[in-house]
Amino acid sequence: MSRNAESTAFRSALEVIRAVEPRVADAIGAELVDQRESLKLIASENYASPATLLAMGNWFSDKYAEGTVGRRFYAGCQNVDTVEALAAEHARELFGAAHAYAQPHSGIDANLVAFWAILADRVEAPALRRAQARHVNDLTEQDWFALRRELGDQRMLGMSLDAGGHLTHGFRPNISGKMFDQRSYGTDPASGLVDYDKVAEAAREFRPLVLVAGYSAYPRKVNFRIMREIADSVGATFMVDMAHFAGLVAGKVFTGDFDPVPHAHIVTTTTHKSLRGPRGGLVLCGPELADQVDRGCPMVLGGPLPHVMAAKAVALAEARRPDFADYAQRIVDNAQALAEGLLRRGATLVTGGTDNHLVLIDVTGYGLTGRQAEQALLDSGIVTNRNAVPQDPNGAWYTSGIRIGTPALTTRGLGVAEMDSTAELIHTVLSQTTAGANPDGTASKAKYVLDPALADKVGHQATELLAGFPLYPGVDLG
Ligand code: DSN
Repeated sequence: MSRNAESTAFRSALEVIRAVEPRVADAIGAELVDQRESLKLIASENYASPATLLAMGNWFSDKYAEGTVGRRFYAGCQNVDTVEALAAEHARELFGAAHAYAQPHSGIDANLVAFWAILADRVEAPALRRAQARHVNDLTEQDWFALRRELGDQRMLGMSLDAGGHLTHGFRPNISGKMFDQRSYGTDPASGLVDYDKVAEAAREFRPLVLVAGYSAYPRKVNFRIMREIADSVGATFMVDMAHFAGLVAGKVFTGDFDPVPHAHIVTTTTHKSLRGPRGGLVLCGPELADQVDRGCPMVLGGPLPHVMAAKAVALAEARRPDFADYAQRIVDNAQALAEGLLRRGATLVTGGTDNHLVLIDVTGYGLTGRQAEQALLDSGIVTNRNAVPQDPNGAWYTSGIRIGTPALTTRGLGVAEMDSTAELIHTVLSQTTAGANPDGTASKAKYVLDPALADKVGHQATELLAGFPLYPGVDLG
């Protein structure tokens, strides 16, 4: 692809937008500058290709297409059928799945599709059948009560939030916590690792309908063969949410027992994290759940986003190329180099390291909360997010951890040498930041003290580090 073509495409798009609302064009341009200049270590973010981005900016956005390929509630969906079928075909081929559903708008939506499919498959309940005929947003409190009564408090066992699990795996602030009676499995307090014997024990006691594996802040691999055996031993449906590590599965870094697709009854993912596609979701399953999964829209999803499905098809085609496997391996190499660099400088890491794309620093060793550390790093041009650590004493808001991930910097081309420099920058900021005090002299969990000159210096070093790895090198906005 010629660099000229990419520059021309984005420049022309901005010119067209600028003619209507120049502030939007300016914000889009400013976002590119910000992303180019900051050291992006948010484990769930990446940089999609120009082809993926451009596939989203067009008239597919204008089309309603409720239903599925070849069975729509609207006329004129032949081109939407083409891109949805392509996205599903690429997903099936890439992951070796029997069935793929490309419509979910996000990871939460993908999980909701999976939960309803499992309930519909496993539970006989008239209120559920009635609810399936309507959109979830239209259900009243009474509908929910009837459903809860009929479903008989169906149970879900998932990883606890502070061990790295996800909100959508049955926790209260998410609808999954209302649909299911939830119990969590944590990690071993000494090693920080999943203790499969404990998971099996919890499953035997709790007898869940659904056993969920998957995480957003656990820096290790999960053995899905063992988890499936646990699910089978109690008759549970085994679901894996691979949103964070889908790129590592696609790139065949996670294979055998660590590839969820051959082991789980149903797998969900987002498409924009390590998979490097557009923002969106995907569900994979075997033939037995396919029909229920395909009812995702209008059962729980609003109208599909054909422009995003077009972009999913492009990104999934990219992930099927041989160079994606190399990218996936470099994500893990970089995360391990970052972990080693931090450990060598004295940082404490949850589980002592990583074997995936993310590292979780316990910043209490620096005398900071996650919130203080996150802000101090941001002042220094390093973008991360605070995250709870197991048994976090500072709760989910302030937290005691900083989660960092390598998918984005790896896309930019940074390698293990640059990860060591990155570890040095992070350690410099965290070791030079001190906790601040409230006006009454008590310790603050949010305030911090960091010499602005140091933050500035680190910011410049970060920019210098990035200078050799231009982001979207083919895009010159002039
Ligand atoms: N919000 C995503 C993350 O940052 O991990 C997960 O949904």
